[in-house]
Amino acid sequence: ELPLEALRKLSDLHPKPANLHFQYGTAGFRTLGSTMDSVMFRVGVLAGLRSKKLDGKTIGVMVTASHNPEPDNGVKLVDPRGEMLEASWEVHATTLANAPTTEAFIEALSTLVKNAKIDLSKPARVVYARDTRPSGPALVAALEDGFKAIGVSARNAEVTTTPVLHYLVKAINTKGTKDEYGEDSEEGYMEKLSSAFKKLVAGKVSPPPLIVDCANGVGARAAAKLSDYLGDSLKLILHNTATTTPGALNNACGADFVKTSQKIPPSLVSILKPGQRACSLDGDADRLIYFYLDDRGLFHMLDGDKIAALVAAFIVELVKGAGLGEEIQVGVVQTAYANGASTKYLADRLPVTCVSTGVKHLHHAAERYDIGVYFEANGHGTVLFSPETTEKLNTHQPSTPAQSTALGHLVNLTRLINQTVGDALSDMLLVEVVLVYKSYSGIEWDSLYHDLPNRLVKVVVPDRNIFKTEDAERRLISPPGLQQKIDELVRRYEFGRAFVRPSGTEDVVRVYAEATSRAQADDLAYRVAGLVY
Ligand code: 16G
Ligand code: ZN
Repeated sequence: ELPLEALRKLSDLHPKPANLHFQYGTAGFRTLGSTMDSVMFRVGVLAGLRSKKLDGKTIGVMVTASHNPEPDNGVKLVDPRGEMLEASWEVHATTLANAPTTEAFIEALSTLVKNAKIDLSKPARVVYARDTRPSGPALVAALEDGFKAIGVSARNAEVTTTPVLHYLVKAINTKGTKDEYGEDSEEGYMEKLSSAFKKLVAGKVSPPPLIVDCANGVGARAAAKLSDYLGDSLKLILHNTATTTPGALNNACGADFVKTSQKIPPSLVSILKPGQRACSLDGDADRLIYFYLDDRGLFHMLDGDKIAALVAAFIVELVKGAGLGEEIQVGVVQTAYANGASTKYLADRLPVTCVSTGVKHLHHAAERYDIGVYFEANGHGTVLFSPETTEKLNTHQPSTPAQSTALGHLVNLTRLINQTVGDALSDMLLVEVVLVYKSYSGIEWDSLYHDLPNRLVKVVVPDRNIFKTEDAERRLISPPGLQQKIDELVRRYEFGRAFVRPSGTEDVVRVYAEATSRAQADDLAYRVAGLVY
């Protein structure tokens, strides 16, 4: 039976604003923080039900709006293996969030309990955390009321990054099993990553210090802790660490700023020396973009595609080096936003698949390879080792000392990489390992391939829902006739490519175009936008 009395009493404290509609999208619920009180309460209840449904396994709840402006906030659920919430439950989340009254909410809960066959006598366990946004504490209090209403035993992981929360979920649920992921604490995470990193770079020449733009967000705290664990193995110089300065979060800094504006954060202009490498985290430290200035002071960006190229090629080499080239297939997963030059570079070396935008699509496609490397151009990504591959790496008998070394590196990579979700800090260490092994500076890494000039524009339309796509969002099937017009335009540009898709996080349509020159890419993007409008 649902605890009706507690639910009613607490739900009445968190009424749904009458005029708003909430949607659990690609990034969970995300909107203006000041409007999210009822959503948080209801997500607290839903997380409890999700845990009960999964026999009391621990569910994660992360309160963050990532790279969005500071007044925004958001919340998303993490399933027991540290992955995004199962898609069918996204619908339940939306239904519950939009019930107009307490009674309607309780009715929707009863329906869910019945339809999903949830045994309410099971225990409910949740671990939750938030980023540094000022709206966070009040929203977490609403979430906690939700836990209380349904009887969740909840663990507060306080202020930490999204990837740490995902790590915690997996660590808690694998504790005491043969698949134990690591100690279930932030320290356990730091220890796991830093010790794998130290093993990988042992005996190598330490690289020059790395400048880290922390987006004035929660990544600043995590990076500072990680830096202590790393000691002399990698020196981090942290910038944009003002987590309590109002308005500073993601403002003219961070991975999203760098990727979208294709510029160095102004705060680093006087700091970054030519040739020195730097990277930007986003507001919850699950995206990573590198960059450097060349001798002429020109800005060069190394985005998620460049990271994928660097990392995938390195892993393929190690797999071959370990004598497992025939047995372990390495593949890459990208989205339509991947630069055409990166796709070409990768496809010449290994299998590449293209999927729709959104981490869940990439993650699931990557699981189909023995080792699946997935990165979005925006810097979100990771590497997944299938359970069989991990087992093979741990038990394979190398026949030469060189094979044994390569095998050891692969095993350490399985520990260095946060396999639950894209993780800026883990990915940063991964990139640093490859740069050390290859003796690459940013310049050599950048020259693996040359990005085709590209342009991304947003178009505000009356109704973005009329835009429907196919072929991993590369083609429109609706509105009728539009795709043919885009095709005709694209044909006029050398190496031209363009696509249109509705955003999953904003009320806009996005247009992407690339071509051989900056002017051509811009021209194509604006002409396609003209067709959409
Ligand atoms: C979110 C997604 C990201 C995706 C972006 C697309 C996560 C952790 N992040 O930021 O994967 O690229 O949304 O936004 O899920 P769009 O649909 O508005 O283009
Ligand atoms: Zn993020």
